[in-house]
Amino acid sequence: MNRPRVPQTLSTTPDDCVIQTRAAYLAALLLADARSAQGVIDAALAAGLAVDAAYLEVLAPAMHEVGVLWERARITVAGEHLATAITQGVLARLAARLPRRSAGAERPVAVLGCGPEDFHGLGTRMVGDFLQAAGWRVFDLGAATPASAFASVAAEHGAHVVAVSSSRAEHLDGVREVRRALNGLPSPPLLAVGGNAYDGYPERASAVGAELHAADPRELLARLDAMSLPVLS
Ligand code: B12
Repeated sequence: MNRPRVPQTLSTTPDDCVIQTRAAYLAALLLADARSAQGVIDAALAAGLAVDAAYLEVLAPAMHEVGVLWERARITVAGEHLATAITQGVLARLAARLPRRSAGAERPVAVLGCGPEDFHGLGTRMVGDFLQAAGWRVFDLGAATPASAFASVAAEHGAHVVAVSSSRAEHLDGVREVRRALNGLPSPPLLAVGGNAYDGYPERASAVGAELHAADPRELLARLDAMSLPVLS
């Protein structure tokens, strides 16, 4: 089987670099070749690809493409699981390379997770990596988190924001449960939401009672910055 072609230098435009890198990364995922996948990302970073672009313009869209291929029965469930595991490994190394912002005296606190019954954990992990690099203290509860767990961890650590990821519309009732659980706290944190379930339906965010919706972690950080929370100023 052919090994995926890895870009050796930044091609004529940054867009070309992203497109080539995404194609090579997807090819490595489909071959279940973890070493090549890591090699594609390392080569692209060495050629000048920004780390946040590696997250949002290479890894996330490549995983979305994996979903399309699975939906069309072009790859098996096993292929999808392998692609997820490889991407988790790549993320573990990439997180430390995200540009760091210096934290203030009091670091803002975020509690993250997928809503109840939602098993898709990569999105929240990306959100957590970006927030952590921006100086936040992050408590990532991961996949399928019960509403009561969001509330208890938020109370324990004095969370400023609770961020809930939903990949499917079927999981939005679970986010309403999270909202209700947070409303029961003496100082309810902001509820931020995102994930596939809101793509093309941003109004779903206010319908579940969220104060904030963002398409990706970069946009979430920009929105949080714009809100000038007391702890961030
Ligand atoms: C891998 C995968 C799985 C794995 C997840 C393993 C894991 N450990 O995460 C497993 C095998 C468990 C799985 C199961 C299922 N899956 Co699935 N899965 C995927 C796949 C291929 C990739 C998910 C992923 O990692 N994406 C990469 C991340 C980075 O992208 P993301 O989640 O969109 O996150 C980005 C943004 O949305 C945003 N974001 C995400 N969360 C948040 C939160 C906040 C606060 C903010 C601001 C932003 C934000 O930032 C991220 C970076 O840009 C997707 C395809 C897709 N389109 O994503 C399907 C997909 C989500 N799955 C799908 C389906 C149907 C299922 C199942 C129902 C299949 C089945 N019949 O069993 C089950 C449901 C299980 C459950 N109860 O949740 C469908 C959903 C379709 C729909 N609209 O309903 C998809 C879209 C595949 C498809 N094209 O059909 N899946």
